[in-house]
Amino acid sequence: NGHESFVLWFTGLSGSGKSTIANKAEEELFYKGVSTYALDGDNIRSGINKGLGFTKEDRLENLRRIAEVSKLFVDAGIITIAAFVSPLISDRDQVKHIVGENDLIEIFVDTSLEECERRDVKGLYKKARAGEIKNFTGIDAPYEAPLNPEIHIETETTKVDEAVQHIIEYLEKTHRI
Ligand code: GGZ
Repeated sequence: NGHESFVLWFTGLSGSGKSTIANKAEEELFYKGVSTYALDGDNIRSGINKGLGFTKEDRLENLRRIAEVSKLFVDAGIITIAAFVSPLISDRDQVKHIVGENDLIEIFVDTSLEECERRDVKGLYKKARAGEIKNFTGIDAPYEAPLNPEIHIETETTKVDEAVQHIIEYLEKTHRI
């Protein structure tokens, strides 16, 4: 459609709602006739990144490869949607460096640890608290919130559909789509 492609990069805690918002945003873009591809833990950690865990080093390598794959999709003209915890500012800086700062829109899905732990959809926080999962983000591994995200979604005061509308309007307003 004549527009440059780019990556929508969602960062936030496990259970923050990244995938839910990312999936809905992808659906909206589909209805607008935009070609997209979504990368997430399900298609990445079980395939290209099988064998990588959650140490600081493994996360950095996980995110490096995801950034390289995202870049290939962007080169192919596809709007790429990536939803990963990506906990460290330095991790996300590496991603921006690989993809190219201008081709990446950072979206902070801001849900407090308390709320993520209260929801505990997959029961992972409970396991992390019990010491059954090590290096769990927010429990015994850090999460560094973006200082200046391009889009900031506070999920405790924003409905999913409103968040998605906000993203779509931002993309239209900035002539990305
Ligand atoms: C964080 C973990 C961990 C640990 C397993 N820390 O809610 P989920 O289940 O579906 O999302 C989390 C996902 C995080 O993988 P990412 O590739 O996004 O992480 S990173 O960007 O930091 O590389 C969670 C699950 O994997 N999970 N163990 N220790 N999340």
